[in-house]
Amino acid sequence: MTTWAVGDIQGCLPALRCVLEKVDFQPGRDVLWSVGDVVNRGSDCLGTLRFLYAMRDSLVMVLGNHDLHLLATAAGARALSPSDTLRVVLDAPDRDALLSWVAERPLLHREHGYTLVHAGIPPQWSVHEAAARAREVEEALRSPRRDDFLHNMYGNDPALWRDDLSGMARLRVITNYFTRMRFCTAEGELDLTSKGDSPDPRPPGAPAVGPWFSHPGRKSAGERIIFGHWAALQGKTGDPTLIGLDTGCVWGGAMTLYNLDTGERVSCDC
Ligand SMILES: [Mn+2]
Repeated sequence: MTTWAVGDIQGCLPALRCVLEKVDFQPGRDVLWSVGDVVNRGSDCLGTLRFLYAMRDSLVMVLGNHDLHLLATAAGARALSPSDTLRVVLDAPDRDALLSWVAERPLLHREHGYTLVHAGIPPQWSVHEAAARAREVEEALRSPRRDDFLHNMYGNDPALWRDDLSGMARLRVITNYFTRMRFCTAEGELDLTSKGDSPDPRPPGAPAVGPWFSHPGRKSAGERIIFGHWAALQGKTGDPTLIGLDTGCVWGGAMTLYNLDTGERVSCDC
């Protein structure tokens, strides 16, 4: 039995099949962890969802921003954008089974000495604190409040966590940390506009931003964290405990698998 983690799939089913065949992945014997963003932008989102759903007993998947976007469009909370490739999922006869399953996926999973998240863990949270915050959003997604959450999920405010936040402001900033974060300040204030490998210029006097994992004093330091979301990193963090797996498959890069036991990486070109 081997546990493998895979980077952002984004509807690229042939590349997913390629890496799983390379390692002779067998559902029932092996387990696959997904960093989320399993759909959108790529060409076979419905096929990918059906493939993952069929092997769901051998799959651990956390939610990414594109997975939440799929749920939001299905709930009528958001319109499809021209670059979305989700229409085929919304029109599928089995959409309700697939979407209900997606909505019950976690935002954070801890097992085997690893923590799995889509984007990252902000510097001011320990892994233990992050797990508790993730549970709050998961409860909203699994409750009758789901549509209300999806209708109010979008937005960049608040940019900084405070313990006394409540309601949607609290759930929104938690969601943004786990599913959209790349750059933030040492205190954890989000910069959600920078998307490359270095941050956009900051206003004079504003605190400096850096990759979420780069700040000295990060409370999750030393924990092994598996994440995706950030194709510009090409899987390179400079720290063996920070395992970045988004190698930009949907942008013509590669699909990457990571062996949790040995640290081996296996990839297929996309
Ligand atoms: Mn993402």
